[in-house]
Amino acid sequence: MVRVNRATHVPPTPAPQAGAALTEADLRQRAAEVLDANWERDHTVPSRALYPHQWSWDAAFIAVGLAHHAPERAWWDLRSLFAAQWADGRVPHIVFDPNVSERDYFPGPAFWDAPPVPGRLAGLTTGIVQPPVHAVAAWEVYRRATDRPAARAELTWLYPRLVRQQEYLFGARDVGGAGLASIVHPWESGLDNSPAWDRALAAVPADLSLLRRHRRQDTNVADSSHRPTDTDYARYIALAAAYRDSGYADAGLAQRHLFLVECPAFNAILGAAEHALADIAEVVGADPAPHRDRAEHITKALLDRLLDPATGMFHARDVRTGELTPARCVSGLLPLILPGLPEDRVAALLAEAGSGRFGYAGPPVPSYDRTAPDFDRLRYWRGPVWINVNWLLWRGLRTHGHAAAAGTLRTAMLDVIRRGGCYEYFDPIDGAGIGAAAFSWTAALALDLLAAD
Ligand code: 2M8
Repeated sequence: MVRVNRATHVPPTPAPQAGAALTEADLRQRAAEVLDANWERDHTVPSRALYPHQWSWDAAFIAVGLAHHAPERAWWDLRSLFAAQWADGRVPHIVFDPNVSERDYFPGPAFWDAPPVPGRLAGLTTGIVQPPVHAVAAWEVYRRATDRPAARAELTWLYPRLVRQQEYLFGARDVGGAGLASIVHPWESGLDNSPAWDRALAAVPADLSLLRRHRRQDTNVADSSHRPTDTDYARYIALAAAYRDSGYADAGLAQRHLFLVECPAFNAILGAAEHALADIAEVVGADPAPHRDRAEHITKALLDRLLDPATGMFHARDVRTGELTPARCVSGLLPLILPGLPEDRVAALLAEAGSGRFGYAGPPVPSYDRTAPDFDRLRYWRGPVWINVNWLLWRGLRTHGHAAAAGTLRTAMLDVIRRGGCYEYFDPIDGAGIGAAAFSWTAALALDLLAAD
């Protein structure tokens, strides 16, 4: 069992003062301390105060950083998440810690009332998913491993589970029938209150009385002007309850569920996972070819279904109405991570990423078009800069050989973290840190960026 020895734990490196920036060495130390402090028995929490359980895509980003600091914990994080995988292949978006009180996070296990996962305590997960970044993360951890046989054993355990995760998403979740996965809740995107969902979400009644029956916990811990509005939250609760009350069944979603969206970021990650699985297959003695084929199909489906030639970027599709959202969001740039994207498409995304709408030479790429009338520099995924999506973009730029742009984006990310600390997200105008102050994926990805050439 890996434990953080709290008795001998060094006092944390102070967050930088206004105007001063941490040196790279201090940031490396600070980031490692954040990951140590957020380690809990067999997983890392995103943040002690706001998110006291294990989150799915957080675990993947965290593993990428732990590979540089405590590789055994990187595997542990992935293993404990996949130990909670459902029989149908879905990997839950939260694995609840039974030692945390129901009062400390809403919606907790009692609300989700999920069926028991074999071999685990009943009801300790949610029933929705998050973007499948885990194969990419597992490959990164393996690539960096010094103990190759041990890392190969970890990959061998993970591989069939990663495959089942993919099969669930492009099987049961292909509600649109065109080879892309649909999300059934904004939380599944990880980009919770992105303007990309506004139109589709308008079809969900906002029953504010739900907020009297269920008390939000996030606004007790975080500034409510930074968090999703009560109207959005009421819709989130209604959607989660509807899916729960159907027994988390996916058959018939098209006929009954009020929110079904094909997200470009989610599906680009689904495609990138197939590329990573092809690499993993070669190590564990499986056939890489079906993974490469599937990656190609997903790339083609993204181009056919979610590309708007008028904007040059990708947009979320409301599967119920067939409409593409007009909102330009960072999720629409993320198909850049797909190696099979044609060069003219890459060039268009690069132009958009560098335009006044996004831009990455000052603070990194914001979550939403800076010029949009409803751009909000503070409210969660409606403007602020998030390091995880910028890290994915950085990888995309490198994949397509845009080394100079990738270098500029890396510097921009490290600058805001060195000046602000390992915050959850950052102000897209002045780069100030916002949200949780000791946030795991920012710390983890800072370690990865620092290690890059
Ligand atoms: C945020 O989402 C959770 C719900 O899943 C919340 O707001 O309570 C998002 O930023 C999501 O992407 C992230 O995985 C999670 C934990 O960091 O927090």
